[in-house]
Amino acid sequence: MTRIFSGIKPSGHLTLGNHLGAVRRWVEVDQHRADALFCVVDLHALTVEHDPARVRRLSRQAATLLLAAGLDPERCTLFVQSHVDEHARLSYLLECTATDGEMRRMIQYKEKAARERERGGSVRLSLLTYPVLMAADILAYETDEVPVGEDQTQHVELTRDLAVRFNQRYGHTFTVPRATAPAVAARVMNLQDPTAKMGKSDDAGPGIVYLLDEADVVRKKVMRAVTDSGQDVVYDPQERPGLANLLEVLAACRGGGADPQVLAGEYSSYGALKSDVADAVVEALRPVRKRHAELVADPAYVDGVLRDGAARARALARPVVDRAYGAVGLLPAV
Ligand code: AQP
Repeated sequence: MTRIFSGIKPSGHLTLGNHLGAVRRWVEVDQHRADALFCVVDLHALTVEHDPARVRRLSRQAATLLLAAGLDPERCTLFVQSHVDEHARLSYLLECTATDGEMRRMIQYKEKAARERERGGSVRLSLLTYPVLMAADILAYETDEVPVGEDQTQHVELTRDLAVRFNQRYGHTFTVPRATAPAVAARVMNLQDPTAKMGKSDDAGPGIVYLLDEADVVRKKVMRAVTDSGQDVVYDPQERPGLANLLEVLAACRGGGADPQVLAGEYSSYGALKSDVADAVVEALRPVRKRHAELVADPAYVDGVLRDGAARARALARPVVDRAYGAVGLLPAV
């Protein structure tokens, strides 16, 4: 059976972008068609300035929201990265496989390091080595497929390179994974700046819809979304990115292959479109918010899911990582 690994970083509250771009597919497709592992990658949240209590809270919230969105522990494995030591163990071996040049070429590193420096902060070494830890996340589970957004494809390419290099040098150890992109990739843009991704680690603001936003907050954010000065509703991502984003969100919320181009033809004013987008988003998030509230009231259930998930993940990863330790020449513990 195909093995899938996907992660979500507790660097902020989950957004509509996470939901439409990733989580919904995990729930509706991936957990049914494959042996899927979903991981709250908390170690990755430490690569930039962070508040320990907030990371802890967000990790719990992310796991709870993934369950609320419909991940079913009977069908998939949900766990927290730091609960499984094999990620960090394997990461070191892969640091011994990668080169510093490879790391410095990563586009995301360049962008994030520049951002940290602009803020007057220093750049943590872990920001540079982040893609190696991500490679360890993936390779520890003999993963076949990694569903990712386009911003992560370079990191999956690096993972493949490291797996191939390791296998050539030390004998076959790792499955070489491939990145997969959803057929209709929903890339949700910031409602106030439609040229930027709606990212959860961005400063909170009216351009980001969070999964736990109240209905009236969602409505306000959507109604205030930046569009442009045109009058007609057309789908043109290049010239009218704000409008295109709203049409894409509407299509993604409606599901069933709804086409933003066709939807554009149904509207003659921005106001009517925004109102329908707001309703569609509120409806899409309603069941998630409701289930989240139920799960928060049942912390023992969430604990149990994470405990069982980590136990299964450990059982899968340990033999792979032990094999890698042996392959590079480390003396087995007695
Ligand atoms: N706006 C988005 N539209 C579509 N998909 C998105 N994803 C994130 N934002 C959007 C997808 O959600 C999955 C988990 O994302 P992540 O935790 O790796 O990254 P993030 O939510 O993008 O977090 P940050 O901290 O805001 O991002 P960076 O690290 O870029 O600063 C992924 O499958 C992602 O594609």
